[in-house]
Amino acid sequence: MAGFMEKRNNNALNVNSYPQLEADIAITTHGSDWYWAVTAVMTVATFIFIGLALTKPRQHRVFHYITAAITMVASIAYFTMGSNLGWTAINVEFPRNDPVVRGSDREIFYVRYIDWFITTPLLLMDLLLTAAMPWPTILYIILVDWVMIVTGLVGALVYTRYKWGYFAFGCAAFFYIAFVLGWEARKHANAMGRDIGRTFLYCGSLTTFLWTLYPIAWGLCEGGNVISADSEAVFYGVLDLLAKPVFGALLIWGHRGIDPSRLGLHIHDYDEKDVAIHGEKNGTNGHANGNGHTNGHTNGHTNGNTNGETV
Ligand code: RET
Repeated sequence: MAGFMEKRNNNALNVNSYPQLEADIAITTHGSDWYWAVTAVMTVATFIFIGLALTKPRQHRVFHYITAAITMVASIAYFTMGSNLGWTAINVEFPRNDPVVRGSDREIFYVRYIDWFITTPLLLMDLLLTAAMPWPTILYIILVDWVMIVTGLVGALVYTRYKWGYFAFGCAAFFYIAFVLGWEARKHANAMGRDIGRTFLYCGSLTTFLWTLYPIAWGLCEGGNVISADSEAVFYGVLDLLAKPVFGALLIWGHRGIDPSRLGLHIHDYDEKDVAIHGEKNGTNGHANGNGHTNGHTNGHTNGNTNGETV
């Protein structure tokens, strides 16, 4: 039995080890197992969000797709970390005596930041499109978000006290994002209607609260080397589970009664203005051109059009 169990054990740490790259402060099999568990949740969430999207007409899928992309990217990042990949060894600024953080090098998972670089702008799009913010504001917030993530990555890779300079830039960027979410976007969402205001309030508050905890985790892990690599896995993992699948479910649920056209999102379906598709269809029907024209003038919010005409 024991032999059988051993064969089934998680062997990622042995398979993906590099003699040239060793970190004294690194995840154990427990950390790897936890990363695998998060991978599984992110994968299941992705399929659920895509499945839910398919139950809606195309004009109503935008938030499902954005949210599914977020958990899809996260599942690959967690697959990487569970496999003991996507990290590099960095000298710690603060050597410690506590056995779980003792040593000169710590594993820094740079893949986390690649994930965040892709997913945090998508999370912000989910929120700011809900608040119907003007697109230049959305663009600018995303650029500031990138400043936050990239300074966090560079700070994590720097081994002198200069890392805190990068951390300070990242925090400044975060304060600006929190201000826009908590003030401008909240007011804007409220002006769009009660249900929109409420959905934004729930999802925006959850985000602002959770995002505040990320720099704290960074300070305890990449920055201060206070908690072990396994505890780091749990800390960031719990935050990511709440910030992605739980946030996503709440957002999609909040949007169940909100037509995207109310948010200024005028989305066309295939059967509306696409001349190529109409041309083909009408061609086979001989004189059925009138039909194509009437569809061409609707706004894409008429659900009746969506069935049976897809290609
Ligand atoms: C860093 C360090 C620099 C200062 C700040 C940070 C904030 C990171 C945040 C990350 C959010 C990630 C999410 C991921 C998954 O969905 C980069 C740690 C402020 C807020 C939400």
